[in-house]
Formats: sequence, structure tokens, C-alpha cells
Amino acid sequence: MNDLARQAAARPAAALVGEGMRVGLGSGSTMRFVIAALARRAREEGLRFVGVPTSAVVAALAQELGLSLDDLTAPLDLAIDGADEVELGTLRLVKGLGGALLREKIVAESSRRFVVVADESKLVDRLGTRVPVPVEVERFGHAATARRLAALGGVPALRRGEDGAPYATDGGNYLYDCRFDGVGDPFTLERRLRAVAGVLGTGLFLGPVEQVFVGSADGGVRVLRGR
Ligand code: A5P
Repeated sequence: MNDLARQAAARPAAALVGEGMRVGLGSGSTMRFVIAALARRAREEGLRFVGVPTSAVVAALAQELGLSLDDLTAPLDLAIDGADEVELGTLRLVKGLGGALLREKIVAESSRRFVVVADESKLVDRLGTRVPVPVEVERFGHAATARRLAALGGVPALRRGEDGAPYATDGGNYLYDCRFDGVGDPFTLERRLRAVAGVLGTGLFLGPVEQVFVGSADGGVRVLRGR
């Protein structure tokens, strides 16, 4: 994915933000372009809105650009986020390669509208074919939790940072990237994963998506609308 594609997807998403809105700000490299576009609108148009960040990294970037931020104290008008996979037809998602899936899902579920920014490489016919499904787990007993994930048919790999130590989310939890080589019924898988005691959240985003802005390398954008 190149920056032109990210920028193409980001622009129309940032244009959806209206005066006085409370807006969920997702994480990832495409969201950086959305946040930059919003900062530009605030500067040039005097647009005022409140952002609710889904990660410490996004909070720091938004603050640096002078955006007003708040905690998730009230429902949101709009949430914008990236994705690692977008299933054609259903607009179901896999998210979390950036590690912010749990907060991203809490924010998405707290918003009246949820829109996604992605590039063409994220489009799939079936979830779990391009990337593994990230699963956020409680540190206590995580190896035992991983065995239960494996029993559900996945191949879980503990995510590690560059230093080789287990990667910790902003909430201090661990992540297992679970390869399924194609998810048959994502709702059943979600239910089974969530039934494991140590699982705190999964990267399967199965709730309604209003629209997905898909940027392409030539700077064009197409819009996929949810049903
Ligand atoms: C962060 O945890 C993820 O869910 C991101 O939204 C996702 O990884 C997309 O990131 P990019 O825009 O960097 O591809």
C-alpha cells in the first residue's frame, strides 16, 4: 500500500466530520492521514470537534496536531478506523495488526456510525485469508488460553515486539495472532473465541459498517456501502 492510496481513502472519511461531533479515531497508518486531514480542516475551516483516540500513539499524534480529545464518556456520532481485511459483500473486518483492536472495538460499538478507510490490498473474499485473526488475551495463564485457541482450529502465535519480548497492548495484555486459513462462519468463531475465559477481545469486527473508502495506488477512491 502506498501513501497515495491511504490519502485517497482518508480524504472523504475526514469530510464526514461535522461541527461539534464526537469522533472515534482509530489506529494505524491510514488513520494518520485521516487525522492529518482533520487537523487541516480544523486549521483552514475552523472545524471544531472532539476526538476519542483508540491508542496512546493516536492520542499523541492528535495532540501534537492540536486536536481536542476526550475519553469515551458519551456515545460518538462517528468512528473512523482502518482495517486489515475487508470482506467484499458483507463489509465484515479483521482488525488489530496494529495492536489496538480491543479499544477500537469498544469505540466502534459506541458510535452511531462506523466508517472504514483502507486500500485495495485489504479486500478479501473471505475473512482470515490475508492475515491472522488477532486475539487479545489476559496475561495470566496465556499459554493455557493459547491451547484453547488452538483447539478451536486456529494456529496461535504470541505476538512479540522488536526486542523479542511479548508485545503488550495499551491495556497491558498479550496478543495471539491466530491463523485460520479462512474463517467459515465468523459469528460462530467469534462466539467460541469469546467463550474462552482468558480472551478479552478479537479482531473480528462483525457489526455494521456504514461505508468503506477504498483508496487505490493511482489516488482514486471507491466507496463500498453497507447494507
Ligand atoms: C490497529 O490495531 C489496526 O486495527 C489497524 O486499524 C489496522 O491494522 C490497519 O492499519 P493500517 O492502516 O496501518 O493498514
